[in-house]
Parts: sequence; C-alpha cells; structure tokens
Amino acid sequence: MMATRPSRSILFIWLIRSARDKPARQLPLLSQQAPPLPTARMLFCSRASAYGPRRKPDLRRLEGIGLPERRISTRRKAAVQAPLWPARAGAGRASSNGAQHCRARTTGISAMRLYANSMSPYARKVFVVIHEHGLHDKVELIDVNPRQKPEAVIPLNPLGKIPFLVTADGLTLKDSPVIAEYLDAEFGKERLLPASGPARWRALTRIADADGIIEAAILVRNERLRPAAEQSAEFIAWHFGKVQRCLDELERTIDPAAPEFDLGLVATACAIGYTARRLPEFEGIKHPRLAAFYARLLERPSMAATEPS
Ligand SMILES: N[C@@H](CCC(=O)N[C@@H](CS)C(=O)NCC(=O)O)C(=O)O
Repeated sequence: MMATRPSRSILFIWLIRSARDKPARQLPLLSQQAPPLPTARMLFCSRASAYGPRRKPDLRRLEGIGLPERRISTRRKAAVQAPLWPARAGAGRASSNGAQHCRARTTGISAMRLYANSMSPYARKVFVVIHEHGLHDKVELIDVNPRQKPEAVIPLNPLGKIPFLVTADGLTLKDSPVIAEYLDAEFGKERLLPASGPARWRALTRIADADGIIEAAILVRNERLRPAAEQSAEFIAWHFGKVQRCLDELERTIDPAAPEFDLGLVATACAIGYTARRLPEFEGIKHPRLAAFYARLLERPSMAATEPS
C-alpha cells in the first residue's frame, strides 16, 4: 500500500498558522535602544562611530578623483610615517605639542587632507590657522615635497605646488591664502581674517606683500644654489631688492607692541621668519622693530609650534 502524503494545501495552511501564532519579535524602543547622534568630534576623530565599527574612509572620494587603490595605499602609508605637523623641536620629532599634532594621524579618519611641507613658509599660515582653531583632528597632514614626490602632488594639483587642501566634500583648494581663509571662515569661532571692512583689505594686502617677499626670497635662494658660473647677479639683485624694500617698509610701518593678531600679521611673521632663515643678510632679523614684532608673535603657541627648526 502506498503511504499517504499530506496534500500541498494542508502544508500551506499549517505554515500560515504557525507563522501567525508565533509571538511577535520584540523591537527595541527607539528611545531606549537607538544609538546617540554622533557629535562633530565623533564624525571627525573617533575610532568607532556611534553607529558601530569604524568604516574605512573612501580615500578616492576624499581626494576627489579615482586613483588606483595601490597608489593610494602607498601614499597613505607615507602619510602615516611622515611627521604630521611641524613641531618646535624639529619637524618629524615628537615634542611637547607633538601628541596633539599626532592625534589626527593616529585616528586616520580626518575629514580633510592637507598636502603641505612642514618647512613651507606659505603652508605655515595654514598651520597657524589649524592651531588657532584647534582643527588638528579634522585635518590630516600629508607632508610632501613636490619636487621629490611629484606623483603624490601632480594628480591632484597639476601646478605641482603645495599647500593644497582636499576638503571633506572632495573639493581641492589651492593657494595658502585661500586655504587659510576657508579653514578660518568655515571652522573658526573668532575669525583671524576679518570678514569685511578696512581691516579685511589691510589683512589681505599684508598677506599679498608677505607672500611676495617669500616668493622673491625663494627665487634668490634658488638662484644662489645654482653653480656659481650659471648664476645671474642681475636676477638676484632684482629679487633681493624686493625683499629688502618690503622689509624696510615694514620696519617703518609695523607697531611691534600693538596687541592685534590677524591673518595679515601671521603672514608677515611667516615672511620675516623665512627670510631670516634662508637669506644670510637677514639672519638674526636685522630690523629691530621687526625682530620685536616677530618675538611678540612667537609668544603665541600657534606661531611657536609652527616655527621650522
Ligand atoms: N602662492 C602659493 C605658492 C605655493 C608654493 O610656491 N609652494 C612651494 C613650496 S614652499 C612649491 O610648491 N614649490 C614647488 C614648485 O613651485 O614647483 C601659495 O601661497 O600656496
């Protein structure tokens, strides 16, 4: 005799009933179980987000272009090994403020990436803004020399210049005044660059002058580094004259005792610091009022921490 098999319709009814009679799964109450909303700090610097384990950042999105994975990981490795922020005790060495500098590097999930060189006088302005506004956790420094590692710079900035900043939105911002103003305007509580009025135009003009001094000083220095027979005395004199005249004018106009501090004065100090280091004629800061001004600005931790050794 053949065994009787339950018909398909009986099986179907049994399945429906058992599903209906099962107690409903307990869902957590939203107010009890939902994870807290992440704070900005969590978003930028926590290892594990409030919503679970940290996800690997999409570096291609951060960099705004689709670079091959292998090249990204090589650069990322270099970034992890490189000193994060210039420190008073010497770039690359841990210092009393080094621990703070290194926070962004250790978390590795900073939202913005600053391609810069810790010795760059242009980048120093940006470093100062980062220090003043406490943005270390938001910005990861990729310490790079464009001439030595063009492959790390040129895909993102065809000019081959640093500094440039890749924002969290994947925007690439170039030119130190632009980057400094972006960080100041977007993240600063008290603006270092006045938003409007004569103070703004004065600060912007100071920045332009300061960057002009740095540019001329770099040209002089680079020319002097060429073999003696190939150097142009006329070229050196022309660019040296710019530095000399601008420093002389600053000596006449700057008030070393004024309590002001803005991005224009930061830029001026960066230019003085650079010429004093790179052009022997200005070593030890020969202009007494400029020397006093520079010493006053160095009292600010942001200026002291970013002074290249
Ligand atoms: N105006 C630019 C100048 C940047 C600049 O010239 N940076 C230098 C390093 S200090 C550089 O990248 N030099 C390489 C080159 O010009 O090829 C700024 O303020 O950011």
